[in-house]
Parts: sequence; C-alpha cells; structure tokens
Amino acid sequence: METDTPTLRCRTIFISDVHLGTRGCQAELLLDFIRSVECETLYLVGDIIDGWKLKSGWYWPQSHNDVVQKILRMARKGVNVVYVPGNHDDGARDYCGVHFGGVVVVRDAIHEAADGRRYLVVHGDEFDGVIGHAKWLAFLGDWSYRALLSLNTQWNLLRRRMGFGYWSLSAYLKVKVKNALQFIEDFESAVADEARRRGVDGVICGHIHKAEMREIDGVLYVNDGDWVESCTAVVEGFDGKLSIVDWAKTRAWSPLDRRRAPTPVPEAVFDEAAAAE
Ligand SMILES: [Mn+2]
Repeated sequence: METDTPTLRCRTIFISDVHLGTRGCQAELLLDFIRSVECETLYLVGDIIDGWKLKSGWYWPQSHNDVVQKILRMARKGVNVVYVPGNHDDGARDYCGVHFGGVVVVRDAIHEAADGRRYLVVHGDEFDGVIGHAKWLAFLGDWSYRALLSLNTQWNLLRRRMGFGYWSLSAYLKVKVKNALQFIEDFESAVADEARRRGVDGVICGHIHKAEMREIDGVLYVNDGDWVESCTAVVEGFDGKLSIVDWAKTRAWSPLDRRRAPTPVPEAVFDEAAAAE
C-alpha cells in the first residue's frame, strides 16, 4: 500500500480550504502533492473537511478518504500535524487542545520559522465581515469577466433591436469587482492588523481562496490559497523562507482534466528548499 516516494523536502507545509466532502475539492491533485513532499510540520489551516456540505448530502469518494488517511499516516510517522479548524469545519473547534492520532487541534497557532521569524497561523473567517462573500470571489476569474463582457455586447445588440437603450453590464460588474477587490483588501489588512497586535512578524491564513504573499505595513501577509480552484500551498524551506507553491501549475494540470496523469515535477520548484538543507 505504501507507494509514496517523496521527492521534495521542506521544513513546513501550510494548506487550507481543501473542502473534502464537496465535488469541487481537487483531492487527487492534493494527494499527488502530499505524496511528493516530505516535511517536519504540516499545518491544516482550516476548511479541510466541509461539514456544511456533508450535512446536506454525503459526498465522500475514495480519494477524499485517501487524503485523510495520508495525513494521519504522516502524523503517525512523526510529522507534527497542527489542525486549525475553519468555518466550514468549525465542529472541530470544540476539540481545541485535543490530540488525536498525532494531530493536535488548536484555535490558532504561532509558528516559529527556521530564521526565528514568528507567524500567527489562523484560518481567517473571524476577519471576514460577511461569511460567504468569499464564495463568489472564486468565480471572479479574468476569463469569466471577459466572457460576460462579450455576452453584454450581444445583449445590447438585442436591446437595440427591441428599441431599448444601452445597459452597461461592464459598469455594473466594475462596481461588483471593485467591491470584491475591496473585500479582499479589507480582509488582508484586518488579518495583518491582528498579526501586528500580537507582535509577530507575519500571518499565515486561508479562507478567501486566494494565495498571496506580501508585506502590509511591516507585517508579512501570507495566504496559502485553496484546493478547490487554485491548488496552492505555502511551504517553508530549511532557511525559514516562505514560498507559494502552485501545484496545478507545477503539474501543468487543469481542473477540467481530472483524470489525466500528473506530469513529473520540475526540479526547480523546490530547489530553494533543497539548497538550504
Ligand atoms: Mn473558510
């Protein structure tokens, strides 16, 4: 059964927003990722299992089970697995402080990197003014915006033929997009404020499904993204340096293409982590 052949080594891995139990979860790609890496500590930064969805209908294919089994096996083999529940798996928040199968559940954590820098690790929903707002951000891809704009052209041709005036979808969407971008910015600065308040060097969170790493007023804001759309993780090399790994890109894999075998990992991806060893 043990077929794992880890090829990439790093000190710490941060993943969140896996949403096991939903059809959107890219469990196969996540499995491929965690089978390819070896780490000392694994942070599960919330929304790992989607309890909300499981309540309304059971969806639990083998691959989702495999993810859980693989993580538990990592814990058994000595990886520190730290589980910070999110809002979709908030049932687990009742177990803060509890250890099970080598996994410790905590409300939030302070991670000390190899370079001594300290990071607050938190899912992030507590900084989200409107829960669920993040959901539609996922659809806010560039292509969907452009597709809608081209639809708008056709829509207006039709309106003109019928004698109506021009209605600007683009103006409407721009307001929506602006609100969404504003939401992300508000979220990021709220999380960064909390890190500053706690006197740490940065924060590592998830929740809004948007991987990011940038400095906000002297605090490093890091978001590990998700395993629904973007398939990203944050890894810490042995020098304490953090980086975002875009696994779908690494594997040249598209969510529309679930069954295709992943392509081999380009060695450059983890060169930094390996070099620092
Ligand atoms: Mn969340």
